[in-house]
Amino acid sequence: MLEQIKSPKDVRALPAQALDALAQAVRDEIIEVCAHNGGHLGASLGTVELCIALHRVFESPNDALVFDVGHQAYAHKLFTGRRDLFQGLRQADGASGFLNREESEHDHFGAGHASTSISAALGILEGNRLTGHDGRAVAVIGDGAMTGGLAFEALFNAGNLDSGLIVVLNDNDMSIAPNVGAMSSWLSRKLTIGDTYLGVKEGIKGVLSNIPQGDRIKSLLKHTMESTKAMLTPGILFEGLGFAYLGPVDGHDIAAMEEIFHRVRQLDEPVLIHVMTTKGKGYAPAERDRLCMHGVSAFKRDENGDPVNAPSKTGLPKYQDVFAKALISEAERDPRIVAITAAMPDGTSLGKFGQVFPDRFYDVGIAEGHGVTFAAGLAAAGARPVCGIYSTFLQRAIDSIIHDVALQRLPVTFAMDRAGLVGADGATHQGVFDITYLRMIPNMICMAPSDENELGGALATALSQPGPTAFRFPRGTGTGVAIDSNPSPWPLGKARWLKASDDATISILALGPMVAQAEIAAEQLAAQGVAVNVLDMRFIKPLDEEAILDLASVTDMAFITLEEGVLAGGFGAAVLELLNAHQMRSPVIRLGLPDRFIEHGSVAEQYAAEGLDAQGIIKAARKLIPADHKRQRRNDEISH
Ligand SMILES: Cc1ncc(C[n+]2csc(CCOP(=O)(O)OP(=O)(O)O)c2C)c(N)n1
Repeated sequence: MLEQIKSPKDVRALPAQALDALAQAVRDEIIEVCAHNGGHLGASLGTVELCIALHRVFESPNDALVFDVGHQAYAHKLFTGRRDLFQGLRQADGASGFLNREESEHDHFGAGHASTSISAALGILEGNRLTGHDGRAVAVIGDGAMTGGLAFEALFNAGNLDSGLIVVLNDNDMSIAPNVGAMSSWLSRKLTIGDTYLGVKEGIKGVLSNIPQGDRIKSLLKHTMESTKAMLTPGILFEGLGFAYLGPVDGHDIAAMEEIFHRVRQLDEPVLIHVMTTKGKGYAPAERDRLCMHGVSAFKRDENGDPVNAPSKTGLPKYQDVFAKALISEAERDPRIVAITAAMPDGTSLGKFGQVFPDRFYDVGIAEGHGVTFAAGLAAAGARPVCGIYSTFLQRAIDSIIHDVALQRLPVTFAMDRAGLVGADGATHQGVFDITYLRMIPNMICMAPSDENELGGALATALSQPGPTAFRFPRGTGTGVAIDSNPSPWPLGKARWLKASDDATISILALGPMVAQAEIAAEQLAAQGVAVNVLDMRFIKPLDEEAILDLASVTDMAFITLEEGVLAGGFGAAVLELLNAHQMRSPVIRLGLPDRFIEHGSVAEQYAAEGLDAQGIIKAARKLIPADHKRQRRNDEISH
């Protein structure tokens, strides 16, 4: 059936009785592709009927459908001419796991980070008004993404502009993990209070029908009951912000949604439609385990849906688990330590900390900026907060880090998970900017542990400092080294020498997991008769200036800097700045990421493409070998 669907027009042309079969075909395709490639299974299974109804009423691309995060929009991809691309979902040259303006004219707005859809849709609507374009704009936002403050800033603005913005609140009672916060409790009132309301109404009707003048009192009460209802449903919140509220509507009932969408399409005021969906709908393992099946790696398509390559089978620990365990040990020794996550208790493993220390654990929702300023407040009151936030999502909180933490020298620690290249999630999720955005901030100490044992050392160092600290660690598993259960703080701003040779004319200054690549390269270079020094720098800031300047004073010494982050303003740039400040002219080759976004693919492919693997390092080293240089020059002269 999907073969007939080349564009949203084809979805609109289908008779109503064909829509269940379409929904089934879409689900089959999503499950099949996710079982093979991994992906955001649960969220996208939950929105199949919603996407059908939206595309049947709104005319994309004239009307803009803006999906928040974009991880729930696989059906939208299938309806917009991307079925072939979808087979390679999240793989190099396949479809992005999120929406992407470069992928389709139907993706009016790209995303990956949460809570942007209402702002973007409002902007598109206003832009349309200014340019005389008649397209409508619909923001589709989950109850999790609605916990982000940005969503509320946009609601305030939309209500104020009195625009015809349409917001569809896709409420599946889940974020990645169970949703948290007052907003979530507020939305869940609809069922319990709706039931109470109906019960009270029926009871009063029964009593009044037995008394004289009951009808008159009944009509008076009707009015009162309607206002009471408004106060008791979630609608009052949105109505207070200037939105007409419709719902809750069954998000798997295409006809009901189509009817409402047709009605609101005619309106000229802000409307919020509250749609109820089931995350993972239609695949039993995904409905059963909404948490694990939110985002999956390749799995077996059977009644259990077990992963094909479970990390537990490799025996190597995940970095996130090592971090949570180390933090629990530190917290057992220091009662001031508290942990903060922004809606990622499982992704960061900090939920485990919460099980041991429920009173010292905070899940603030998708609210990184708030989480950081909240941590600053905790620190101002004497606590030692540790914010476990993915590198990419901490971007949301830069001003909070500068203004609320660093400027006030507060001892908040940022444990940045998923730092470096993340692979299949692609450009929106690469953790490649944190070195640059933290290195520029005064008072900040910034570290990069090179393996899972070093991670404990970085945490101990961070917690021993009187001011702000940060350390970055990658996605995935460690190397299997023994882990010290009681690590000591590192000497501040000192690198760790891993290979030193009197004959070396090249020093590799490596950071984080790049250290392992440097060691492999150093061994291969040694086999080719080229001696190099290898330093695990540990600190981006303060830099081990003494070690670098000493090396730079050795005749003919050249450097290779290695970082899994953007070169612009990065660690290598810090080395160049240091050498420049001391008028040292050592040759430096900086290996890191170029000035462009890195799209989805496997991490190994991304490493190789950017020259960040051992082969890339060897190639760089060869350029720095004086003998090779001379030979190259001679060859050039002969060929001239
Ligand atoms: C700024 C930011 N923080 C964290 C995340 C990680 N994240 C991705 S989806 C998600 C939950 C979204 O929940 P909801 O909006 O309810 O959508 P659902 O998956 O339930 O459909 C989170 C926390 C993110 N994408 N962006």
